[in-house]
Amino acid sequence: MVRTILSLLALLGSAWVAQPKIIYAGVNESGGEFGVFASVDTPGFGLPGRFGVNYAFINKTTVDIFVDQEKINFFRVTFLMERMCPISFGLGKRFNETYFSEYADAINYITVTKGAYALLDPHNYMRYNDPSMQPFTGSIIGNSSDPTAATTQQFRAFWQELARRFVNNPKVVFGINNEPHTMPTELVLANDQAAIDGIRASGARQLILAPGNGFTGGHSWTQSTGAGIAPSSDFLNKLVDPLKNTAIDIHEYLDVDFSGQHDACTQPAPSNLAALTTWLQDNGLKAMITEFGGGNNEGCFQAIDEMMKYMTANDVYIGWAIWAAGPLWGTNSPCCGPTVGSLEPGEVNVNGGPNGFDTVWANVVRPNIPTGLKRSGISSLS
Ligand SMILES: *[C@@H]1O[C@H](CO)[C@@H](O)[C@H](O)[C@H]1NC(C)=O
Ligand SMILES: *[C@@H]1O[C@H](CO)[C@@H](O)[C@H](O)[C@H]1NC(C)=O
Ligand SMILES: *[C@@H]1O[C@H](CO)[C@@H](O)[C@H](O)[C@H]1NC(C)=O
Ligand SMILES: CC(=O)N[C@H]1CO[C@H](CO)[C@@H](O)[C@@H]1O
Repeated sequence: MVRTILSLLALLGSAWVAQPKIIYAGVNESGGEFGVFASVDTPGFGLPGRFGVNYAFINKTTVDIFVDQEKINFFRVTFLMERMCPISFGLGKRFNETYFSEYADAINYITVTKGAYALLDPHNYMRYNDPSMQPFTGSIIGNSSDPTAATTQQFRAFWQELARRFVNNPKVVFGINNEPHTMPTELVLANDQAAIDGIRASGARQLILAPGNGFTGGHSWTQSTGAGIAPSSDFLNKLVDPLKNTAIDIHEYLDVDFSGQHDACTQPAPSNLAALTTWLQDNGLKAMITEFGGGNNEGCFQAIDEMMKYMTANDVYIGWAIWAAGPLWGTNSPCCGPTVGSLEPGEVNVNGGPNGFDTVWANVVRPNIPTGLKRSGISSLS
C-alpha cells in the first residue's frame, strides 16, 4: 500500500514536472523601427519614412513559415513611438492613422489570420522625440527636469489608446517598452505602472510585459547598472496590476558584454539568471525572455540549448522570443557577429551562405520548440 501510494505520488510528481511551462515561443519581427538611424544626433532624421522602403513590419509569407512549419505561437513586433505618435502631435492618444493601420494589419495577420500571439513592442528605450541615435538619444519619458520630455501621464494616455484599439483581440500582449536604461529605476517603475493603469483603464485584460532598467538584462536584475541607479529588483516587485496578468520582460544575450554583438557565447545563462530566478520565485512573478541569441558556432549552440533547457526547468519562465527575423534585414546580421545573418527564412548571410534561420534556428532553436504551446484563449500567465 505504502509502495503504491509512493509510486502514485511519484507518478503525480512526474506528471507535475512534465506540465508544459513554456507557453509562448517565437521570434522578434524587427523592421518597424528602421530607417531613423543617423551618424550624428539629428532629431527627426528618417521620420516619418516610407512603408515598405524605410520600414516594414512583417513578411506574411515568412510568418506563414514560422507558424505552419515551425509551429511557433509568438511574434514580437517592433514599432517606433515617434512614427505612431509623430513628434508634431506629441506622445499620447493622437496617432498617425496610416502608420497605425500598417501596424494593425501585421498584428491582425499574426493573431487573427494565423492564430498566434503578438507582442506589441514600442522599440523606444523609454525615450521619445529623437530616435536618431537609439538607444542613447531622445528624452527620457517622465524626466521632469527636461522640458522637452514626454510626461508619464502622456505615456499612460498613449498606452490607454493603443490598448483600446486592441481591446477585443485576445491574442495581443502589451510590451510596455523596449530596454529602458540609464535612468532612475524609480522612474522605470512609475512609467511601467502608468502604462499598466492606462491599459487596464481601456478595459483591456490581456497579458502585459513590464521591463526593468539596464536594458532589462536578466544577468544584472539584482545589480546596479550605473552610478546611483538602484537594481531593477528593488522596484519592479512593486507593480500593481488589478488583474494580476503582468509578467517581467527580460533580455539576455550570451556574449561577453551581453550586447549580442559578438559571435562567441561566454556568458552562461543558468548562472547569470540564477539571482533573477530566485527573485521571481520570492515575489511570485513570472517572466518572458523576449530577446536573446547566439552566434553560428558549436559553443553558442550549446549555450543556447542550455539556456532554453534552463527556462523549461524553471517554471517562472513562461516564454521566449529570439532576436531577430524581419522583412528588411536582407543579408545584415541583427545578432551575434556580422556573418550570422538574420532569422528570416529565405534570406542569406552577408557571404551568400545560409543565414541564422538555416544554422542557429535549425540546430538549436527548432529542437527546443515545445509542443504544448498555448494556442487559444486570452494572453495570460498560464
Ligand atoms: C503618417 O505616416 C505616413 C506613412 O508613413 C506618412 O506618409 C505621413 O507623413 C505621416 N504623417 C505624419 C503627420 O507624420
Ligand atoms: C533629465 O533631464 C535633464 C535636463 O535635460 C538632464 O540634465 C538629466 O540628465 C536628465 N536625466 C537623466 C536621468 O538623463
Ligand atoms: C517574403 O518572403 C518570401 C519567402 O522567403 C520571399 O520569397 C519574398 O521575396 C519575401 N517578400 C519580400 C517583400 O521580402
Ligand atoms: C543583438 C541586437 O541587435 N540587439 C538589439 C535589440 O534591440 C536593438 C535593435 O533595435 C539594439 O539596440 C539591441 O542591440
